[in-house]
Amino acid sequence: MKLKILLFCMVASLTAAAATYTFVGDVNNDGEVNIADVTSLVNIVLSEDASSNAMADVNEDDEVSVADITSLVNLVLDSEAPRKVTLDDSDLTEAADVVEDDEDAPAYGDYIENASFTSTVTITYDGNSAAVSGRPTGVSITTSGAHVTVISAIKNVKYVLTGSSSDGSFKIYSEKKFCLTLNGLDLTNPSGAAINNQCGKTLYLVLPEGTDNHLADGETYTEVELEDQKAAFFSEGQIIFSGKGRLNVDAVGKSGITSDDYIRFRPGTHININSSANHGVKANDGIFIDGGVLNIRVTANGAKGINCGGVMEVNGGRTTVITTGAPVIESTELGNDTTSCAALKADTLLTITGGTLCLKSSGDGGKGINCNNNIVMTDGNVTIVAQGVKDLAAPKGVKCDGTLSVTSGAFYTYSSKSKPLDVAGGVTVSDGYRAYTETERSVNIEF
Ligand SMILES: [Ca+2]
Ligand SMILES: [Ca+2]
Ligand SMILES: [Ca+2]
Repeated sequence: MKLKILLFCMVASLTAAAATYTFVGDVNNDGEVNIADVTSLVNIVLSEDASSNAMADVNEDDEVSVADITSLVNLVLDSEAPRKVTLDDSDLTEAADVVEDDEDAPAYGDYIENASFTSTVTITYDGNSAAVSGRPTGVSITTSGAHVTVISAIKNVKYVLTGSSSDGSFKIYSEKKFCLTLNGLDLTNPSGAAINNQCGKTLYLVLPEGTDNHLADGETYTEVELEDQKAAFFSEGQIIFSGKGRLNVDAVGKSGITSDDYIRFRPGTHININSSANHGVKANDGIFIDGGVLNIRVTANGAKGINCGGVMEVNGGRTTVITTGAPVIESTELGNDTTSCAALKADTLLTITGGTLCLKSSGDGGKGINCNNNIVMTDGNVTIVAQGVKDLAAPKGVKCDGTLSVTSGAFYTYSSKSKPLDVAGGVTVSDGYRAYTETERSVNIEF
């Protein structure tokens, strides 16, 4: 295969960007950001009618004011405007999920269709209490108010959680894999994780179509010695999300969703995570986004939207991540150690084979992607915006210690104050691209 090797000199070309994208500051919606937009914005601010134009909030502080005019003037004067990245809660039409039916395939066990559940335990939360129905032999269930603890030694159990409590939780110790169905659950634990799975086997988390579910933690966790409890939804074992229902997670004490194993998101799922204390989604051994809608907003300093300690794959769906935090600086004996935010942090290989991935970091030094290994993109649509200032750290679009290869799809990366692409091992783009633009601020590749 002939490869084009990108040289990191500044090569500006006049290839037009695809018209399907909107740019920050394009108030008059003509595909360009220039003085005409300033005029439009001044008129909007003067008329005090901002409701008609979603683009008027240039600085994205949720109000339209003179400050937006200042931001827009700066954008027009001193830099190229980035593409606009916003969380997108709309439904996504996607191809039906293909169930792995080869028993020898590594992912076979991730498909709930290949498992069976012969006992059902239903837990109905209601304020300060929780009612339990179905108590199979081998499963012990205790409640303290609406805090429920399950100890199970048996196979093939499905737990269905429903109802609501603002002072409740579900904690499970299980020797076997199990199914956890959230059937319209609204559960907040003010002193820890709302769901705390201490089982190292597979957790099939099912969101039935038509259900809305909400999980939240509290600012301070009551810790248990020798037990991890790292998120509003924490699991020692792998979590496999399926079902077409919705899950909203609000984390104010720790991360949103964490597994000490891996996490798989299957097509059809719809998950929104807000985290103000730590990461959005974190897994030690891998994250696989096969499909579904995933929106992550992280406001904590130094935190990551998606933080993956193992192999990271994006195979489908629509994932949008926004981080807004500043760097965290710790002084060590060797000097200051700076930890910046990143929309996506991958400790090993990052593979993108499909789907839409939109990543934005707006805080000082915030990265779009921070990858310690290689990035391999074979398809999909990637938009990366690092929009922060460069005071304490450099806000790079992509910071990659390995190589980046793009063989198909569409890839755009932007940095307002630093490098859009900082790839230590070099960038290769296959022949056959139909657009390639590189400026001081952005790199855009389209096949
Ligand atoms: Ca315009
Ligand atoms: Ca504003
Ligand atoms: Ca652990």
